[in-house]
Formats: sequence, structure tokens, C-alpha cells
Amino acid sequence: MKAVSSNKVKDIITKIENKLINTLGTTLEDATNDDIYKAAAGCIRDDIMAKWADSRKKVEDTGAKKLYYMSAEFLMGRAFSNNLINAGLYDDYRQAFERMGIDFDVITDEEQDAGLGNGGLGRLAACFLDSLATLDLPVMGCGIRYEFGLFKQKIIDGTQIEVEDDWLRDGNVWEVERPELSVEVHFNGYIEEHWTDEGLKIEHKDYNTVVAVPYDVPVIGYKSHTPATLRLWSARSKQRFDFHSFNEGIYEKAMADQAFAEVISKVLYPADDHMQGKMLRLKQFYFLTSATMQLAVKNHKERRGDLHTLPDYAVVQINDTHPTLAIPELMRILMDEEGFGWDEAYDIVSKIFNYTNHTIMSEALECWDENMFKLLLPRIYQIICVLNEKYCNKLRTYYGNDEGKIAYMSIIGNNQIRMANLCIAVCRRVNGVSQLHGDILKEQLFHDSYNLYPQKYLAITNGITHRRWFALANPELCKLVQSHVKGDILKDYTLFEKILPLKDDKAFCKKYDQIKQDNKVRFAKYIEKKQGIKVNPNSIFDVQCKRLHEYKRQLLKCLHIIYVYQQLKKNPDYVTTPITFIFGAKAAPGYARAKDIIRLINSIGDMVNGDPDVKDKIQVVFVENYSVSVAEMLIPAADISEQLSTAGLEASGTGNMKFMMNGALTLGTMDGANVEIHDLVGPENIFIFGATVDEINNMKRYHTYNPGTVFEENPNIRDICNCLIDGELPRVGKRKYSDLYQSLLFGEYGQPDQYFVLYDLPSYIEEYEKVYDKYVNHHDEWVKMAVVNTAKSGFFCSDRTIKEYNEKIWNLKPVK
Ligand code: 26V
Repeated sequence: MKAVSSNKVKDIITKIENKLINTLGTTLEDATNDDIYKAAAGCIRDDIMAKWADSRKKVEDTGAKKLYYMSAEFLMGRAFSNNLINAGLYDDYRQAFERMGIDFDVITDEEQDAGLGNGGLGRLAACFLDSLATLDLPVMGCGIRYEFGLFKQKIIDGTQIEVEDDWLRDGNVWEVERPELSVEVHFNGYIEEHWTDEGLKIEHKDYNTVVAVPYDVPVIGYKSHTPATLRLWSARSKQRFDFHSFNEGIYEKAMADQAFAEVISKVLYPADDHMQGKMLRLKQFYFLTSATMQLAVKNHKERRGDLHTLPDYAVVQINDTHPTLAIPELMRILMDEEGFGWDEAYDIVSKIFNYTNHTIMSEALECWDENMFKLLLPRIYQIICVLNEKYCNKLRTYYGNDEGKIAYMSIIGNNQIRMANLCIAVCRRVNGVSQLHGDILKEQLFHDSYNLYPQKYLAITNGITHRRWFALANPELCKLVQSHVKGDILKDYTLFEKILPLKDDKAFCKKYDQIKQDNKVRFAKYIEKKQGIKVNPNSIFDVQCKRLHEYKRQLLKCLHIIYVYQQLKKNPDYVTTPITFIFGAKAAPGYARAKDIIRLINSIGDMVNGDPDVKDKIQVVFVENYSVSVAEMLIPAADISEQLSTAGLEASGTGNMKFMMNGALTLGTMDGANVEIHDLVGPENIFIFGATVDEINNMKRYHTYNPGTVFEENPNIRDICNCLIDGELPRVGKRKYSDLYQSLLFGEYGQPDQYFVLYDLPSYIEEYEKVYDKYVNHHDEWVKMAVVNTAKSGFFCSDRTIKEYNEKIWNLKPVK
């Protein structure tokens, strides 16, 4: 982004050479790619460490209020290039590598993605840390150091195969173990209560102990004075090997203790299809929350002495309900360990916690079996019972004896402990992640609570960090935009809008379009190297990449491709400019329907890609192992961004924002943040189709959706659906797609398809023809539209999102 000084480059080379010799005992000539990666990363790390330590001290000294951003997932991806961008050293390092005759991209490929998350929720947490650091707001991200992250995906014979993600195997240069900060977390056992001179004493007896060891990772932010810390907890047993038991011959018990402990941080749960009440998952969440709250209290006591002032110095954001147990855990610490009374403790707790909801799907709302919970966390259970009782009493003063409402809102019901209800009962603020999602929370999911506490509820639209999703993923476009604005766009997202007038500048548009073309070539090379697939970089790149879920409707896209194929068979001129349909998606391992849709995509690929009649017209590509790093490559190459969720079901979406920023045009429903993209760019710069939330709700309420009618009345739809069950489509193994066919036409459990796929299909097909026509016949206008999208994407930078959280919820002061 700036002229590179050659001294700086020389210094970098010397540093790397020294690192190679001093820590790896090798020279540049003999070093492997992994050696070079480690040496260079080590150099970057050295630069970071001093600044990081410095800023931690500053935060302590100034007594600034600090945010604990608690999340079971942090989907960080790679750190190497990102840290270089943020340190302003990216170009220098690239040049240094060039001078050494080493391919920079090959070296950065040595780093494993930190895949400690499933999708949107985990990636949002990662973007937030980058923005918090950039804005100099003091934060500690608190999560779990899963030994195995999200599985790696292989596609074999069209089927998803999961492979373990052993991301720590070769070590992790970015983390620092802090054993001196370890704390104990207690499970199981029983509670004894006895009266003493100081009142009622609670004693937890006969518990299992797990040691929580923190590993800290710096998140440096762009030209920041206050790097953030991501603290990831790892579980250990108290005695790594208990010699006493060994000598006594009872070493089975010792081994069992070790297994009990170490399995807790072993693996990230890969399910996002439905909430599973697994005991191990509950252990993970208590482990995270207990360790975090213990250290937060200890830290405050050491610095300030008086715990009553905790809310002035600490605020906690709970990312979805997974870390909810932080609430009763803090109550426990304050009452049982610090001698607070209930009201005193509750007063503190109710000021500190805030909750972000990320989905309204009922299968996703976290509930725990009461009996299991009681056994694993007896004291926390008692506290939740009291919270529930007091809360229900409060509700009764408002709702009288409307026991139906109270049963719906209570924290405990039907032998289940409901985490969302616990959050909305206690938290100071509850937010949705887009305007539409915020409205749905108020009007539907939390309606009765909203009536009682309207001031609690708000919407804050998600965002993405443009350091990673623009500067790093699309360096040329970033340079082009930067060269047309005054000021540093990586610090000031409002500058995006300054390029709006350039939509009418022919020379600018030409360059803009050329960069898209180059990105497509880059992706074509990638996919040929990785999967041996040749794609035509002059085709339209039509991309749908995100987790595989019925509500996201990859199936709708499949039906559309079948339609295009069938039209082409009738009329070879139906497509003149070729189209490459690109998918990337992981399915939860236990989600059979989702895995079936992956098979279907690959079957359609076999049918289409193997048919000489449509060769050079359309192609279907399934990109393996969709992940942060793959997204960085794929999104800048996309022309069309597919955002097809059934209206009302995608809380926000963040992929949609990444595509828009990188100049892909959205083809989507009025759902989540698509609505806000639509409002910002205007209807003329986006392609919208399908039923609105109100239409969907009406069809549900009045039972008016009948897929059979769509099927009967529309011969094209009939042909498309029949393709799933007739002989045309190559099968993967012996499987057929009659199950998918049935679900589209007859739904399940006597309800028509709850995702309204066939309902929206005609409207999708119609809108797609407009998309295609625009790209092919009015290409100049297309590029103009893309420029408008990039120009308007500044709003979706997570710096804006974080500023909103800070103004409305956290009230942190920047530390410089
Ligand atoms: C889990 C489940 C389980 C049951 C069935 C439905 C369902 C749907 C989603 C999930 C994942 C947990 C929540 C989550 O990741 N939500 C995503 O959060 C993103 C960041 O706010 C947001 O952009 C996505 O729209 C939202 O799906």
C-alpha cells in the first residue's frame, strides 16, 4: 500500500535468517517450508509481544473498564498475513520473500486455520476482536482451546467424509501458555449447608476437579495501541499422573480422572442442525464460564479490592446462550466465596451481563435436562432454581395468573433448563444481529418478555472486518479503492462511500472489472491445483458458500441448476455466456438431510459436467473443505452472491456482506441483513426474489401453502422435481433422491415443506433471468452496480458494529 523501503526489507531477511539459525538450527538453503513459516511467524510474533505486554499493563494502570467477550467459538482462520496487514508490514514481507526467492503464498499455506467455530457465530467473534483492538477498546475474548477444531471435509464419491482437524500438531506460534493463571473447576459431588456464626455456609463436597490452563493469543488490530487478548482455556487433570494411585494399584482411577478432565477441551462440537443435550457439551460450557469468572473476580479484587465496583470495571457479552452459565457462576462466587447476600450479588450480576441471540429456530434454543444438570452442577442448579422462582414471581406481578405465559417464559419447565430464558431474565441488554432479526425477537420469540422490559431489547446489525475480508482477501481491489480516497481506509470505513461517484468513471470501472477477472483466474488456478478441476475463468462465477442447512436452501439452487440444464437440452442458446455454479458447504456429521443435499449437488455435477450437450455452457463445482482460508480465495472471485434463506430464518448472514464488499451482486430473499443491503444500495443494485416474512407467516397461520398446486400448475417445476426421482440423475451409490422429492412436495409430520422451496422457485427462476441478462447484455451496468455495492459496504464493517455495541451497551473508553 506504500513504497517499500529497501532497508526494511533487508532487515526482515536478516531477522528471518537469524531466527532460522537460532531457534531451528538451520539455514535458508536447508530450511523446509514449515521452517521458513515458523521463522517468519516467530519474527512477527517478537514484534507483537512487547507491544502487547505494554498495552496490558496500560489497561491495568489506567483502570479502564474491560469487556469480556465470551464465546464457545472463535473462528479465527490464519493469523500470519492478517498480522502483517495489521502491523502495516504486508508489502515489506512479500518483498522480502521475493528477494529470498521464496513463494510467499506457499509459505503462508503452511499455517493451519484456527477453525475453532462452526460458522457465522464463531467468525463474528473473530471479526469483533479485530475491530475492538483496532478501536483501542480493552477486551478479552474468552473461549476454549479445542485440541481439534471443526472437522476437515473430503468429498469421496460425492459424499462428505469428515477428517479430524489436528491443527495443533505442529505447534502454534501465536499462543502463550500461562500456567501460573490456572484455576480449578469443580463438577459433580453434593452440597452441604450449615449454619455458622457468619450465617449459612455452603460447602461443595466430593467433587471432581479439572484444572483450566489459559493460553493467550494476541489479536493486534490495525495500527492499534491496545491489542486484544484471546484467552483460550485448556483442560488438564490435577495430577497429570497420579503415582499414589499407581503404587496402590488403583491406577485405573487415576487414568479415569485424567480422561474425565482432558476430554473436556478435546473437540469442538460440529452440529448446527439441532441442539444436543450432551453432558460433555455442558461440561465444556461450565468449564469455560467458571474459569473465566474466577479470573475476572480475582483480577478485580487484586486491582480494586472491592467487588461492589465490579460493574464499573467489567462488562460481559454472552455470544449466544453457550456461555450463559457465567451468570449463575458469578452468583456462586460472590455468595459462596465472597460472602455476599443474594440481593447484593444479584444487583452486580444484573448490571454486568448482556446477551446476543443468533437464531430463532426452536431446535437451536439451548435446553438442558434438569436431572443431568443437577448431577453435574449441583450448586449451579440450586442457584438457577432460586433465579427461576424469583423471576416467575416478578412475572406474576405483571401477568397476574396467566400461567400459560409464565410457563412459556420460565427458566425451568418440562424438566428442562432453558438458557435463552435465563439470559433474558437476567441480562441488562438483549440484542438481535440485524434489524429484521431484532424485530422478530421483539414480536415473536421474546414477545412477552419484551412487553415487560422493552428497554432491554435492541438490534445491532452484524459486520465483518475489512482488514481480512478486503485488504487481505482482495489486495488489488483494496489498493484501487485506497488510491482514490484520502485517508486510510483500513482505519476509516466511511471512506468506502467516497468511491460512489466513480461508478460513472469508465477507466475506474475497467480496472475494477479487470481485478474481478484476475481474482477469477486466481481461483481457477487454486481449484485446479487442489481438486484437479478445470474451470473457465471467463464464465460467470455463481457462488453459494455457507454451512449446509435446509433453511439456507442449497436445495433451491440445485433445482435451479436442473432447470437450466433442462432448458439447455431443449435450446442450446439458452445460455450463451457460460456459468460456473460453485458450492462450498460443510454439513453437520449427524444431519442426514444436509449430507443428502451434498450428494445431490455432486450428482447434478456428474450429470451436467459429463454431458457433451452442455459442455462449455454450464459447470457445477463443489469446493471441498469450505473454511476461512477457502472463503478468502473464493469470495473475491464471485460474480453472483447467492443468499437464498427462507425469509425470517437467517438471523443476519455475514457472507452476504463479504460478497458485497468484494463486488459480487446479491441474489437473495428479503431476509436478515439482505434487507439492509437492499435498503443501502437501492432496489436497482440488488436482485430480490421470493416470499417476504409477512407472506411466509401468513401462509403458516392460514395453512395456505400447497406445494402440490405449484407442482401441478407449472410444467417446468414438475420436470425439475421429477429429475430427482427418474433415471436421468446419476446416483451416488445406490441412493436416490426420493426423500428430498417427498420433502419438497409433501413436507414432514403432516406439514408442508417449512422452507417453502417450491413456493419460491418460480420467482427465483424469473429473477435469475434478469441477473443473467444484466451480466451478459449490459455488462457495463453490471460493473457499475458492483461498484455501488463496494461503495456502500462500509456500513457492514465490524468497526461500525463495535461502535454501536459500545455506545449502546458496553461504554468502554479507548486506551491509547
Ligand atoms: C444452529 C441451529 C441448530 C438448530 C437448527 C437451526 C440452527 C441454526 C443455526 C445454528 C447455529 C447457531 C447460531 C449461529 O451460528 N447463528 C448465525 O449467527 C451469525 C452471526 O450472528 C448470523 O449471521 C447467522 O445468520 C446465524 O445463522
